[in-house]
Amino acid sequence: RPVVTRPETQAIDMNSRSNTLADRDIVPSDQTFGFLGLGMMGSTIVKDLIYTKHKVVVWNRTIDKCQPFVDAGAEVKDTPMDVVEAADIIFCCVSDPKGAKDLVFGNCGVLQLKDLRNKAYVEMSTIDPETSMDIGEGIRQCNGRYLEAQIHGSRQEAAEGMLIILAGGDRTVFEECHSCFKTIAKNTFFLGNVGNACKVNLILQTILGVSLVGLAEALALADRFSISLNDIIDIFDLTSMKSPLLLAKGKEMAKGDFNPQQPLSHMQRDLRLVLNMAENLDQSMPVTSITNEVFKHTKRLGYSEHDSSAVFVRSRF
Ligand code: NA7
Repeated sequence: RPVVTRPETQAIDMNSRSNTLADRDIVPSDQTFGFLGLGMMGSTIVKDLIYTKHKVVVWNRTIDKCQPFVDAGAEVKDTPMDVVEAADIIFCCVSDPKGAKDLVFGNCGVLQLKDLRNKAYVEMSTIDPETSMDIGEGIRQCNGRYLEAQIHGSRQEAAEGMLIILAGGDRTVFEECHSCFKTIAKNTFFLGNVGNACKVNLILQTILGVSLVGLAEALALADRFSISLNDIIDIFDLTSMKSPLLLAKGKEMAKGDFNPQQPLSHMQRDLRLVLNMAENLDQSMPVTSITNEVFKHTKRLGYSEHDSSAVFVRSRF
């Protein structure tokens, strides 16, 4: 069993920004945007929103992470409820469905405000359709508007402003978020009712998870034959199977460099959500089930915080 060290947490570089931003000609909305959750994704998004001159009010559970944003001009609040009070449109971007629900229904959460007239809530955390519907219902019962805006892409793609936004729910909110989405994403899709965007996002994650496990197993077999992984990747690059993502992940596997672009724990969370979703429909997903087991085992080996490509380590056993 290998000795596993935590991947280094990279501090957010407030001065870096994507080259694409300058070309996008962004006219910032005059609304005030709240932002709950300054993890790697949230930080990257907020940094660019501040750069494109959006008015931003932030909150994060670990308060220290707010300081660079205060220095850059954002206002910081003590609770999610305070952010809602101070903003017109509030984005949430936390780890999982439980965290997303806590921020809405919990102590000092969004719904403590009771009257959300003239407020809109935008859920960016990766969640399942049922959680999104519960959150949307809670917001609407308090007269607020709700949009699920699932972000598809890695941390690197976020840093490059190249995310894809998959949205569902209130179309007016989608339109009012235009300048924010234009800042952070290369494409946005409005997919109709609440729940649809979550489904599409999780379906895309299924393709990703299954592909990564296939890649890891194939490279592990090459390794057993002492075939150079770099040779395999070079040949793969010439085939019609190649994709930018699989090439990048293959190179990471060959180097053993698992710097978290898409953390393994997030990948496994997504597969778990997919399987729950399929379970409710009696939809058989044998390959996804096994893929989930592979990621779960890799987590147990200590690679939760590494990139999803660390699934290669488990395949080599
Ligand atoms: P990170 O970097 O792991 O950050 C997770 C964030 O979620 C971070 O701000 C956490 O606060 C916050 N968090 C997690 N659980 C909670 C609860 N229960 N309450 C409040 N805040 C919480 O993830 P990423 O930024 O890469 O990804 C975020 C989402 O974007 C995720 O759903 C991806 O799929 C898409 P902390 O700083 O630990 O106090």
